Amino acid sequence: MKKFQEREISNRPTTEIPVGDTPAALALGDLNNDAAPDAVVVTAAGVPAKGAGAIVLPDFNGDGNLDAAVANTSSSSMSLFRGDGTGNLAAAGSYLTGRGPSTLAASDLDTNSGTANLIAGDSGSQDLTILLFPKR
Ligand SMILES: [Ca+2]
Ligand SMILES: [Ca+2]
Ligand SMILES: [Ca+2]
Repeated sequence: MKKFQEREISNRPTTEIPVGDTPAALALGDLNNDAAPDAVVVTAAGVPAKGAGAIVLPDFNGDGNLDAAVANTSSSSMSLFRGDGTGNLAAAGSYLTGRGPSTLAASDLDTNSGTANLIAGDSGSQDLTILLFPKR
């Protein structure tokens, strides 16, 4: 039974999309508000996300448009990108984290704010960095 399922999946058509050297992180979200999911890929050598280890697509400013946050493992920071609701992401600053953030999560931890908070897992310093954003 298991072999049949594996063969069935492998025979389905696939689509390959070039994304550049060394894709390091991938996230899905509806960036242009057309109700269809979009994919965002960060490459390990990309600028300004050098050494990127993770990406999440929260709405960190509460305007209803998804934004992006990237963990910059090699520079111990995370970079934020503000989404405009049409699929564009504009740089919106960087924040220091602990050493070597390699994972990211987003959730509204202070639930009365209505905006996503970011949590970075810092593999080098073995701690978490939590960013809280005021609603703008
Ligand atoms: Ca979309
Ligand atoms: Ca937003
Ligand atoms: Ca919040």
